[in-house]
Amino acid sequence: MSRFTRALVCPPAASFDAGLTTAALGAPDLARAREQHERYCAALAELGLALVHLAPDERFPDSTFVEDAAVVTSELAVITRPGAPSRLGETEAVEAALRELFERIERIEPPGTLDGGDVCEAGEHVFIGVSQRTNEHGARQLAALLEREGFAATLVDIRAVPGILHLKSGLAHPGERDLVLIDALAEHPAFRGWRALRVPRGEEYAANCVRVNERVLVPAGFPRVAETLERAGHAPLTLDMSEFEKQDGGLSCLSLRW
Ligand code: CIR
Repeated sequence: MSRFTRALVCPPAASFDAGLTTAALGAPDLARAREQHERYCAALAELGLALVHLAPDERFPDSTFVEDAAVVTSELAVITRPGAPSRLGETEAVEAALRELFERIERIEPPGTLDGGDVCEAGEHVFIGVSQRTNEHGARQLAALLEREGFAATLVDIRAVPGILHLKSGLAHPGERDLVLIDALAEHPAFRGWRALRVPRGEEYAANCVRVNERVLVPAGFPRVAETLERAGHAPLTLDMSEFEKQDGGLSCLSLRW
């Protein structure tokens, strides 16, 4: 599997608690969120990634979830058009930073919308969710761009799947032919031919885990997911994500990695 050498991150802004959420877990604690973010960044750095930090921007409470504003491969950055109107402006700072780091930049154009949280790269394959945030136009535009890069793209409609905001709220690629899948996605024909590591009921939040070089980062507090990964031959590294979970944020969405 390819190794990541870089990541883009953005610490939570002072307005973090004003972000979008459907979770009924209470208000996030900003100081704790910042500590958790620092620990997350330290884990990426320990795994060999050089980090680029964006400055927190109070105008955009959800801007710490940088993964939604772009999709990156080793060669290309695609600037998205986030599906939530309050998040559209987040792409400006992400694009400015990525322009310094990528020679090739593309973008999702109207009427397309796309959140990076709907895009799951699995080796040469990429799964693109059509969701409440990503529409078919956006998904098809991204599929065409990535197909030109040599990826095979499959669209997965998750609009009727309850309880997940993005495709990657219920799907992850920890490596090889393995996919971490919540029950509601496990039988989907798009995932035939892959080894499904099923997420035990009650631990769905941890379906959003992310492989970074030799480890798989997993939210703390979901021991059966960590155990499942370990048994399948992966090396989980747990990170406290409680304050981001309160804002519907998964672990993967705190960084863009390439
Ligand atoms: C939102 O609703 O857009 C943010 N509060 C959370 C976005 C999380 N993004 C992700 O998991 N990719």
